[in-house]
Amino acid sequence: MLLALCAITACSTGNKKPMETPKDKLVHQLFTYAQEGKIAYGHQDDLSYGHAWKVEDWENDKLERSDVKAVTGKYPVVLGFDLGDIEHGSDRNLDGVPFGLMKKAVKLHTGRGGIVTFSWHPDNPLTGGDAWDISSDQVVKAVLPGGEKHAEFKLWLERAADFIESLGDVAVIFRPWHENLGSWFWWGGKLCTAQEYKDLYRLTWTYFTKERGLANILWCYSPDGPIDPRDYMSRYPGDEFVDILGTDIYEYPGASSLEEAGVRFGTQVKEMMNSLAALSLEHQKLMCFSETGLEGLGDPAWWTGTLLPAIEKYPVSYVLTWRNAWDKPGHFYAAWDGFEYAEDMKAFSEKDNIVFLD
Ligand code: BMA
Repeated sequence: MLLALCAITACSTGNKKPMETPKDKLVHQLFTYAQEGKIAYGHQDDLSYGHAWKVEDWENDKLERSDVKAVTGKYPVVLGFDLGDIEHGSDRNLDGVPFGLMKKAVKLHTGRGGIVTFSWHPDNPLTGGDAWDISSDQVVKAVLPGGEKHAEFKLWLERAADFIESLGDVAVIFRPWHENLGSWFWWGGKLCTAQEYKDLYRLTWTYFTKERGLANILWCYSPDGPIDPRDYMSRYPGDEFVDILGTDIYEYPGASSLEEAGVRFGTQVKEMMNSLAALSLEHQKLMCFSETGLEGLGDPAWWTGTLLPAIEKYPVSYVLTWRNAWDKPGHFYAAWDGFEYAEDMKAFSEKDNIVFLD
């Protein structure tokens, strides 16, 4: 695994040039975590807001506050942001985070050795609804070349690419069209054919990479689980378009006990990580756990008892838990100052194989 992955970091390719580009360096950083048996921790929107607080005046704010830091004393290595609403030229995203704040946070966070990843929940370009509007199965077809929304969609891509370009000489992880096997987004499994999905991903990649020359992006493919791991590659756009194999899997207790839900989640995650480890070797890609969490963290030992054992045996470069919404008290996936089970996240952050930023 490790030797094989060297190929993508240029360390065993015979390429004598030092790693120069920001993208090379980011690949190397992620690869090193996996090689050393370590997993970097990430949190969505960590510097923008947290449980019951948000940055109000981002231009004058130092962006030092973080729920994760308040609990663990350290920042997450990976900082996630969402580009939703950038397609309309809006100055803030779908969750109210100013794009100006993101830009400032990217500089600050990468400057101290952190990593930034972007997801994107763009509105439905055909119906005018949001990303979750699945009323039509013609949307992907409509944005592809020849489709009635293609020209408008190109403008949406242009706006997203403009933003990433404006970040300057910094490499970021981009994972558009995520959770594509489930059917809750307009690009989901039942909403387009496999070919249409692949074409959508490739169109996005080609526009950013070839038309715009944006070379500092690590492209992450992140289908949702749980799925039969054999389905993972059914909509894979191809090795040329992907750098990281990711997956989004959450724990949903539903009507079952937390113990049962934790065991089920652990089994699903291990199964998927096992299969991603094999695929990453076969396709020479990095792997990550692109989104996860237990909403509300009702399990007192979720971090050390459920999450950690599910991932620690695999070369997962990072794991990202979802956002702590400032305005929805139960919608949080990381502990916060004063949260009754915060101690377990702190214990997780102190494990030798888990990396946070000091
Ligand atoms: C979802 C929820 C929503 C949010 C969206 C995009 O999982 O957290 O509240 O708007 O992600 O960040």
